[in-house]
Amino acid sequence: MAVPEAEPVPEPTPLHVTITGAAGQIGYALVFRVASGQMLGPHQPVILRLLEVEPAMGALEGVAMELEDCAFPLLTGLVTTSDLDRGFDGASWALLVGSVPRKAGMERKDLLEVNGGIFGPQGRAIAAHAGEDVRVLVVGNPCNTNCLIARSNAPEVPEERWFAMTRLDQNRARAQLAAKAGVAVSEVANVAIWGNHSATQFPDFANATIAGRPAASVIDDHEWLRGGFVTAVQQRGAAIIAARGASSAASAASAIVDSVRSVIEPTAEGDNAALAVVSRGQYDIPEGLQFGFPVVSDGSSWRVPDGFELDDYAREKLRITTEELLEEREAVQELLA
Ligand code: NAX
Repeated sequence: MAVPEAEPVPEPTPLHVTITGAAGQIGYALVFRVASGQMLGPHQPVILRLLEVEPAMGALEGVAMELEDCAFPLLTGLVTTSDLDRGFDGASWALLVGSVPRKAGMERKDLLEVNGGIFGPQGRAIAAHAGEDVRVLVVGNPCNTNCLIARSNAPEVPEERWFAMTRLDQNRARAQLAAKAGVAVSEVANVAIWGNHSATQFPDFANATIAGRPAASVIDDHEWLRGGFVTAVQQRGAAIIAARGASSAASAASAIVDSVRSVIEPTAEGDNAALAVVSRGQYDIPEGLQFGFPVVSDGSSWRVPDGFELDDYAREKLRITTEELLEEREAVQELLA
């Protein structure tokens, strides 16, 4: 009997991924992971579009040469450019990493304004040139407000497609809880990161679980939970700078990969993905802020779940971080379209 011929499996169409600031330290830890398939999966070809400012184009060429030398089978195209329109052309994911770091003597307001000059034009270029399916993850700090600026300059792109990164904070919080409880990090779930990716963020242990039980019933040192734990997560970035002499890069790149996967893959039962998304007024957060929430994805759309319990202590923490984000929004008012 003749064996029926197998249907040919269609090759997936390559997806364009734009990475800004690709010659920077996070970029250097990120591009290889995306090109190897760790972000969009082992069967998804990618075309990388690496966007940098003109003075960094030499260094970016070096990164591009190394990417070529890896001979990644999934990397089917590579574009290096300092031109926004070309950089975002056809992008399904735009990872906005490049930004101007805070320099000595710079007020937060100055920082917001400098970055507004970057993220407004990038938002407009995304709206004009990116793919129909584009989703954007803003990493460059201050990431919540940079995301708000870009989003408001791209009203054609639905608000649900914009994310700012709080995943590194969630990963840090999980690691801290696991170490304190003496369990594997995989046992820790449902830690929420509320608010701004800054020292006012609130890493929420009260709704977290360890091996399926409330974290606060496994860790009986409640003074640490409310004190040392929260500060350790809030100050972890500064601790890494003090130890390494440079800010976190590989862990940030890893959190970018996790963030994207947490949007395109279903969230595990009993867990949440930390992402700063547009507020629709959930948990009394003012509408329109780009706010760190617990998010649950079904792989194609996401929502902020109900049912997170917030006691007076947590409410106060949320009030502080909300206030900071409102102040940031006020400071960049003229940059919002
Ligand atoms: P680097 O200074 O090493 O790299 C930044 C790169 O961005 C540079 O190569 C620079 O030329 C480029 N750049 C600047 N303006 C640009 C523009 N308009 N278009 C394209 N590229 C541009 O910084 P790195 O350590 O890589 O950090 C990048 C950003 O991530 C910083 O803003 C940093 O504060 C932020 N972070 C955010 C985190 C988060 O969790 N949301 C954690 C890690 C990190 O601190």
